[in-house]
Amino acid sequence: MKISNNLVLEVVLVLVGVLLSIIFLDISELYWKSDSHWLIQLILSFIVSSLIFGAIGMVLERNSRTGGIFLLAVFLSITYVLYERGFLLSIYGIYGFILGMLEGGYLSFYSYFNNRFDNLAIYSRRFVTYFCVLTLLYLAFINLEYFQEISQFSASDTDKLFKTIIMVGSLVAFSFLLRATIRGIRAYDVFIYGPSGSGKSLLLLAIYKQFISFYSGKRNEFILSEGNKEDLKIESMLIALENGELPKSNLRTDLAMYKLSGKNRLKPVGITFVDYGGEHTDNFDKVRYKETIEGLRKLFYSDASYLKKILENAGTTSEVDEILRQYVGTPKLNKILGDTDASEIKKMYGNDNTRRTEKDITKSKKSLISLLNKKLDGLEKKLGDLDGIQDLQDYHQNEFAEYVDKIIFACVYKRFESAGKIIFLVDGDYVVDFHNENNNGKNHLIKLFSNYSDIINKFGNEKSYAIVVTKTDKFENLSNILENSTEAKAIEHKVYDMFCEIPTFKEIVHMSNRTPIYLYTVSVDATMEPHIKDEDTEMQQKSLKIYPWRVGEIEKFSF
Ligand SMILES: Nc1nc2c(ncn2[C@@H]2O[C@H](COP(=O)(O)OP(=O)(O)O)[C@@H](O)[C@H]2O)c(=O)[nH]1
Ligand SMILES: [Mg+2]
Repeated sequence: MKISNNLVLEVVLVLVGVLLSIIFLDISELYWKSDSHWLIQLILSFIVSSLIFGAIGMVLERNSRTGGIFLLAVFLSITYVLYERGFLLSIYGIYGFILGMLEGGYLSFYSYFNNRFDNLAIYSRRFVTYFCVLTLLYLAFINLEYFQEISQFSASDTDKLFKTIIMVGSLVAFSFLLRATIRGIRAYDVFIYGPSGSGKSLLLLAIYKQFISFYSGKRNEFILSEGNKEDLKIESMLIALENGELPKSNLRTDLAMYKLSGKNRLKPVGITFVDYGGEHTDNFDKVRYKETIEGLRKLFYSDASYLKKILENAGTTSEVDEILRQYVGTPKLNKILGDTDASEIKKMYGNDNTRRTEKDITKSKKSLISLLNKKLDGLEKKLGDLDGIQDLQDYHQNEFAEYVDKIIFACVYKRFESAGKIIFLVDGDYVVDFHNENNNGKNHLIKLFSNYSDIINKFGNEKSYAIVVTKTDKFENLSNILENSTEAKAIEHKVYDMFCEIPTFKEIVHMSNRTPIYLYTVSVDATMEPHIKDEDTEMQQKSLKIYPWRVGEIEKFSF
């Protein structure tokens, strides 16, 4: 279910916006003449058609749909009036419209095939502002001309002035409403986050099966573990399950990251799980992240950090020269820079007899520092994908194991930053304990939701979020409830009402005014009785299998 109390509000906003745009059009109709300045005709028709064709793309994504419909309603009516008045039918108007069509159409196409609706939203918001500002300037220009010419206000002039004010007011107001409604998210990257024991491993297997069957999926995994390495691989977990064993829980020092990627029709989709046995870091602070990255740089690229430091601290040119002589062209520097291209400095320092001026030296210093910076900045990129992390581990085994906490923090932070959709898991066991006398479950939930609302706050509202309660079978008997039935939805509402008793959850509910947030209850219990009994019942009950229940909702949310 979508958590949000603003559906009515949204509809009202859109209706008010469309009404305002009609008022605007009604008054402004006179101004859109076919003999307006050609530049204005060209630019305005470009913007209008670009917005219309961009809006078509927005309608295709459910999180952007309201904004798309709103844009279409407003700008199709504007187009109609411009067309009626001949403004669009001039040669420049037509050129502008065709160009805008190509541009908006391309943006829609690109956003759809890359699942990047955030870009589309940013462009559309910008174009709405351009439209508003340009139209205001144009109207101001025409009106100033008019009002300058008259020496005394007659009754009809007062009326005209009044109308102009209403026209400007409604233009600004509906542009503002449009900007507030246009939303888009980067939808291709989904991140599943949940504390240890919340059901990630089994959920991973359930989603993996779907990925293989329906999304031409493939997997990519990174596993760091002393003794568990083999067991944590997806294939091993699948085999274990076939043999009637549950996936092993991660040990405190185990880290497993899984990325499933595939295609939903033509759109690329991907989902990442981070499974970690230790304590979950709960403070995703930007400052802390920067410090962590700084620390990790010193650790992984200690030579590069060192060289940068001594170069920056070298006072005189001869000192710099000395350092450069020691490094450039030596295997030492090659090792530090790796595959970065350093040919330019090598040229200068490759031959010892080359005479170098002060300028040369300063220039070489600058370019070496920028190469080092590039190398050091590369760490963040590496932490952003599994192959990069694997690389780091291969080259720096010891450091990696020692600083695994910091690395996980940085990876998870990066995931939060780059993912377009974030799924928070809530352990169904807390719901079971909710009404316990010692308030155990409730206290856990207060803390968990405080953590989650913090994350939503920090990583912004250009994403969508889902709160997924796992292990639903533990607090509801699901054996007779089909996953898409009204009873199933009723369970979700019940859990929602229960969570509303928790202040920190209420905070999340309030955020859903600006950000799409969903709540789902799922189960993948491997031992749950199958719904439909057939002759093989005995066989089925003997072997553990995954019986996903409402896991499809996670897919619908994600892809
Ligand atoms: N009853 C029930 N148990 C579950 C379900 N999902 C996970 N579990 C159990 O919860 C425990 C932790 O699950 P796991 O997937 O290892 O959690 P992780 O630590 O987040 O990877 C295991 O004992 C699972 O059998 C579920 O849907 N129903
Ligand atoms: Mg696990």
